[in-house]
Amino acid sequence: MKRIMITGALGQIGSELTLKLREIYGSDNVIATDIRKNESEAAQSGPFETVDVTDLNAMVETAKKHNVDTVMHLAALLSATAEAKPVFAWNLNMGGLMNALETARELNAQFFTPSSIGAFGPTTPKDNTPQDTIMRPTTMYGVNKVAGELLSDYYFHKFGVDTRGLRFPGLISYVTPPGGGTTDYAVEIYYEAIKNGRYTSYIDRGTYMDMMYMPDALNAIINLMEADTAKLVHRNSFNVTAMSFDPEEIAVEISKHISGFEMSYQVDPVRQKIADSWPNSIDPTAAQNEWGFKAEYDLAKMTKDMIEKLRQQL
Ligand code: VAH
Repeated sequence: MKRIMITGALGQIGSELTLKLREIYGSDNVIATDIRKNESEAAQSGPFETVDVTDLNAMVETAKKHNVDTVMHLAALLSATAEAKPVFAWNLNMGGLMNALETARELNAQFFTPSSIGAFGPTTPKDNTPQDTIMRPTTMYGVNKVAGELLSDYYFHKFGVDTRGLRFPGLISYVTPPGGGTTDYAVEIYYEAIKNGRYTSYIDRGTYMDMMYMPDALNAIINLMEADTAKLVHRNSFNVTAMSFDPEEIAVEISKHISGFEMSYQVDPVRQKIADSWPNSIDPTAAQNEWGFKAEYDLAKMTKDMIEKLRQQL
């Protein structure tokens, strides 16, 4: 039976991944950790430990205490926050990752950490971006993600740690809103549409980015981690995506459910610059071929579900 430690368990991915893994592997086998506890279901529904990922000893001791065989490292700053505090972002994102990899090495544990479409840069082919291509990101977040992919591959080749990763697109969810990302407009728009019937986008019309609904992201993590290691040609990290849209297209889809919805624009130059450096769409063929990646939600299906769930919640 898997015994999984998750860092950043109370963040956008972690708060839902923790619950999903507890359903599958049993609550007591999923140890949620984060820098501080809160009242969320992820923190309350099973083992929780307060862990600062920049403290190697704390991470190793917690992993040993719970006898984990899998480390899922999610604690990190997202793109916009990292761009505002680049030195802090390097220390947290890279220091935390190194500590998580060292913990996995010491416990001979399987390892997962997310990369991102943010690992690509302005010289990367923008449409149907290949799995193996030029990666010269111009953001601190992107530098962290490319370095993180290389470091995770190094731990596989040098120490035999079973490291695996996914280059996630923008993730959309109704449980825990993301903090400090560039793609967050695609989450905020749903909340604002329901609460106020309008949204002012900080990303300009015509800016296409890959996106994915959280249920598909969670299934991708679980399916990758369960995949037969002999079939993996790549490891860190696989392109995965479900859809690519611009703010106009998501606004049109929302208008089908909320009549009179009004979209306006007040572009944030910092986040627009980040978004412009990323691909318009990436190619998930390697993930499909090597471990059967498949997304269930497109923009229409996601929008219907998001609005239904948020109407109940708000
Ligand atoms: C961000 N949501 O915007 C994250 C993600 C692809 C974007 O990495 O920073």
